[in-house]
Amino acid sequence: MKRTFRICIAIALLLTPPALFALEHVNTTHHAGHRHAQAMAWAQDEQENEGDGKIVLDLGDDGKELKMEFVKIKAGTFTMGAKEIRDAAPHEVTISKDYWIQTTETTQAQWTAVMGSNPSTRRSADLPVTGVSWVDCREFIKRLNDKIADQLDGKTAGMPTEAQWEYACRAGEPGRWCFGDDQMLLGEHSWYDKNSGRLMHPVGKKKANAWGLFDMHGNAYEWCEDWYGPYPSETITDPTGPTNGEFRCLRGGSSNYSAHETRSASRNENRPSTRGHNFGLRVVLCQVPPPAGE
Ligand SMILES: [Ca+2]
Repeated sequence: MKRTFRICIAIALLLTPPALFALEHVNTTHHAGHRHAQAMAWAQDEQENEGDGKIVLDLGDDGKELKMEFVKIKAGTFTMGAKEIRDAAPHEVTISKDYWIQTTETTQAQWTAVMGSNPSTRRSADLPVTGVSWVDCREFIKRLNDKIADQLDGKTAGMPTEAQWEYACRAGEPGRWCFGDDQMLLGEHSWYDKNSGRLMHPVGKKKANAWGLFDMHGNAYEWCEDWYGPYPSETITDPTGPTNGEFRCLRGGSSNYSAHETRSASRNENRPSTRGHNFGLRVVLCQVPPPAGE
């Protein structure tokens, strides 16, 4: 059967008029040209996004480059919170101004370049910095602003508000995680208790969310600017949390926390002076000063 089929193909090829080959060649060329045009358009889009969307700061000293990358997050409205999460009643939040958020957790190399020391227990340049309190992060932010003043172009570095953090984490996705509700996919995006060995992992190794952000779910817990408190139920613009409190917010869960804690809406809190072994941060850049909040 197979042999007969091969013979038929051979005869068909022998009898095929050259014109048909020519037509085939034109079609192939056309398709290749189309693919090339698509690739060019994609490259141009990427370039435009690169120019418009990204900021790359250099924290290096003595001629050594140490990049810190940010993507632009455009203003918009989303539903913040989730009904199953403690103190996180869903409510509509408008982010009225564009901002930029670090694509990864702040690394030990970046922290050390600014602070001159590394508080993390397990040390490696590309691991997220951990073992830092909210107060430590405030000091880091202050020194970071000084160190890179000539690169900021009118922007100010800060910790994200919870609203800025969650808006960026969701990247337009209303479900439990940035990829939707299927927990089976969590391991592709996140280091959490089931796949991390309960250790921190180098930043940026899992899949990014739709806006190009890594490790929003899991790996290092991320300090946010706000005092902790239940959300308001009404619609709100640019929320900055309660005006005072006892605890500051942490978001995104961690490599030694459960899947539930890594959800986009999940919240945690701790005293501003607590240096949790899994507590880190991620930096935002805003065109206006971040909230004072202390
Ligand atoms: Ca994280």
